[in-house]
Amino acid sequence: MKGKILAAALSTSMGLSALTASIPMGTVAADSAATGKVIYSTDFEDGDVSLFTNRGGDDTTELSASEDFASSGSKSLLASGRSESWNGPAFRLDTVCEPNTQYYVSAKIKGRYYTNAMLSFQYSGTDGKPKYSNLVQNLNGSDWITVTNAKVSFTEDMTDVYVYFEGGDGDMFIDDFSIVEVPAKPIEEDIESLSDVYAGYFRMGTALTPSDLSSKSFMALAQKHLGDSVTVGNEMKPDSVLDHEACLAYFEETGDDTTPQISFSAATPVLNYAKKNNIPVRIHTLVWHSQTPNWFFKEGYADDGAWVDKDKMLKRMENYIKAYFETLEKLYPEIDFYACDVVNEAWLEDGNPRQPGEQVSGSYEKSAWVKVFGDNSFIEPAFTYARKYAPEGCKLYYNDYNEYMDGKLNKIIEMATDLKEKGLIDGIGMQSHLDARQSLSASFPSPAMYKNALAKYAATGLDIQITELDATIPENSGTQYYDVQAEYYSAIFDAIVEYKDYVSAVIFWGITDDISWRASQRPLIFDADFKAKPAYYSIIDDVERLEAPSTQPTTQSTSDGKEPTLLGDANCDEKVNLADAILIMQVKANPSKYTITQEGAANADVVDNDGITNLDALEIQKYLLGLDTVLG
Ligand code: 9MR
Repeated sequence: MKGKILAAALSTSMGLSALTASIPMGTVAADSAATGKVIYSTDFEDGDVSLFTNRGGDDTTELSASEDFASSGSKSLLASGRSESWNGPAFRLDTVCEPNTQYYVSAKIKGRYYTNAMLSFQYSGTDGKPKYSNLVQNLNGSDWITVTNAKVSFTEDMTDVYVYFEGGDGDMFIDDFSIVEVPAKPIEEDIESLSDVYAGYFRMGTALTPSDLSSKSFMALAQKHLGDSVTVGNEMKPDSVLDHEACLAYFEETGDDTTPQISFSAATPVLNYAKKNNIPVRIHTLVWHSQTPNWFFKEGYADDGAWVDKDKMLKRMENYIKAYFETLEKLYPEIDFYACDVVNEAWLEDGNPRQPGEQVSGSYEKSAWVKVFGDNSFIEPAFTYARKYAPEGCKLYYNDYNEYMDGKLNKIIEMATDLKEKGLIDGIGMQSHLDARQSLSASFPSPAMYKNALAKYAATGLDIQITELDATIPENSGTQYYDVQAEYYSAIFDAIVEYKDYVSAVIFWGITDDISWRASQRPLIFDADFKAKPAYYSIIDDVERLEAPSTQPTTQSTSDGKEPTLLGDANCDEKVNLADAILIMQVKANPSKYTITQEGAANADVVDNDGITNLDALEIQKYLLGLDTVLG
């Protein structure tokens, strides 16, 4: 590497507008070669170290060009006189690099005798506080150690952005340092937009985290296909929003430990993106056992404090929810927060509440809410407060996974029906973390099981949103099961489209397979190269099929004066069961595809004697749950 290249980016980006803050975004790249535009590169042969500063700000560390060691040529950068392990050479990124762009950082590092160094990342957030994370750890040894293509990026919401070397306390040498822009891969422009295809049915959206914003192709894909709704993947959860330091300070100042202090600084990049592009936001999530700090449930917000009692927790809950909505409204009056997961994952598969207890590393099943309340009686107040403080137009949801399994499903319906009667809930979030597996017959849930859940939730009369959709194939199986996955997605979308009158949004939990919580099982509809997988084409095909002229006979949805033979028995099989409720909803949802006989229509008109309506299906559903109905 000879000489120094400072790309045009330097002069253009010097004039960047103020950058603000969020969570650390740097990650280590798996890529083997940097072939993109070189932003900055030096081997220190010209003796210039002026773009490096001493991180940690002690007055003893000195940076200079040294001839003591060199990985190439005869010189390297020396940091000597370091007084703390976190002092070391730092390179400022936001004066030479663009926000929302990925870069590779490469370098050689050596200690005078031995080093145990790290490459780290630092920035100031919107709250003005510095935040840092390690990009590459364990750079240990006595010879030159190479860092190749560590990926780093930042957003417009971050200021004073640096990469820096730290670790140990001896002299540190750096050589062959470079910053190279990660080459962008184009997206397929000529395929149909998913949100266009499903326009008029339901919104199509995705979850995004701040680091997603750094890949231009990823964002182009999000905007083209899933641009009707954004869920912030992690940064609007309690552990991101609750500000421990500010809570403690407020408590010390006022003696009040029932008014939690909050910050949306971690979510800022994604919320600013939604604001800029006018994309409605799903709030995820207010009350959850997971990703919620234990101190939130303890006296004085102390990690080792005693558990608070129910009354104090109710006050904390109310004030938290109040502050949450009021702060969002104040910071983002332009954003349409159209939906909110008020309570997440409170029921187990057998329909029981979670076990009471803390979140401990490696086991996130227990619930501190249950520990404080003794049971799931925290759910209703959560909805009561959310209803009280949520902006008009923000619909309130209960959200869960394995939502198609009987015990949980029935419990959710029972809870939601009760909350609905009290006017506290608007909808049910079906997370839909599904497993296509290696064949349609092995898939879980089966499409029929999933459709059964949709039918049952629809029968509550509440809105349904598919909130976190993905469908896995066997781990590390490459493209082998892409067709199975396509077949599965197709069947799942058939079911969703069938209930389109009850479903207002379909949100994927990510866009490309490599950026997923289940990346090794490739659960999404675009691959790591931004190419549409067979699953994408299968769900586009669904719509064409459904819009094709129907060959089915036209619906007979009136009884034409016929008397009921068995009230509720819509399919005339002499039983009143779920199939009857489903048939009613099918006839209402898609009359060109589903038919009912005159006798069935008479039986199906369970309430109000006004022809078949969804209230009839709801009444049957309630009857099956053992509630008080006209059916007994
Ligand atoms: O996608 C989220 C992942 O980055 C986090 O590590 C994980 C930790 O709980 O949460 C993931 O999102 C979850 C969502 O909030 C609730 N449903 C299950 C999702 C996948 O775990």
